[in-house]
Amino acid sequence: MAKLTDSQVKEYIRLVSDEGWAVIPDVIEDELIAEIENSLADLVERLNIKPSDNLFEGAKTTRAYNLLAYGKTFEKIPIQDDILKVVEGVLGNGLLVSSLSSIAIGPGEKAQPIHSDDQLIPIPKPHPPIICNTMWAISDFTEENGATRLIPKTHLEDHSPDPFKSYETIPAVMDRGSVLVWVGSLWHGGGANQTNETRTGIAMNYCAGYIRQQENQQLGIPLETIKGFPKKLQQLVGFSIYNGLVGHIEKKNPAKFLFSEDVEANLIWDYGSSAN
Ligand SMILES: O=C(O)CCC(=O)C(=O)O
Repeated sequence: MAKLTDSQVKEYIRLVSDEGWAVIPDVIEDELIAEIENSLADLVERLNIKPSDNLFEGAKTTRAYNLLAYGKTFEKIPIQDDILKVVEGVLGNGLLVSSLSSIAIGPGEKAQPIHSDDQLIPIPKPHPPIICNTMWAISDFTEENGATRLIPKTHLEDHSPDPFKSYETIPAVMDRGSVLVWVGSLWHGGGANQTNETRTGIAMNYCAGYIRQQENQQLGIPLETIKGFPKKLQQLVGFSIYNGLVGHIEKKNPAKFLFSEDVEANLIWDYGSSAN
């Protein structure tokens, strides 16, 4: 159920454009947060997921990837109405799910290097938003337990941060059920966890419809699972066409291959034919 008014949605889009980020407080229902928390705990146990040990993911942080392959609860996340409206306002129509994962920062974890999420994409900066990422607070995010750290307005810089340097940052403090939204060029990183509790977030990441998704959604999620998704989610994982052209298969919408039936496509080849 949508909680934000149209003018609130507009204001969050403006904040993300101008400041690079915004926290939307208390936007996800308690029931859904509890459901995600339980599903995640089951998954981490079932797959026996342990922390990695590297500079970017840390040594005490547990991450579960490709969540859309792992059950109905996670399917609710990419299509949450309020968040999707804000992200669509930033990225435009035809956006895609780039990745869906969990990030649980355990006690004693060090701060993650400051980076921007489009740092590896070699186009000059600043540029229009091509990535818009969100962090759902499944636990409270505090300065002490590792709330995401960020540097406002850095999405307007003409370069990316140096991951080996330290920077003055602010913590995106938020309560469980809130969502942090930021544009892919914003300089940020997970915080250090100096408490005895785990800071748990869901990293729900989106990209513009014309760039490559970070996690390969069409191969990573079984087709049978995708067939059971709501239509909007099928489009968001890539069974759709951007601007009538990008993503086609032999001039057909990929959704046609999923359902072997006609789907509305509005492909560029449909325009200007003398038969019309
Ligand atoms: O966990 C966080 O707060 C941020 C993580 C992050 O920025 C990343 O892994 O790219």
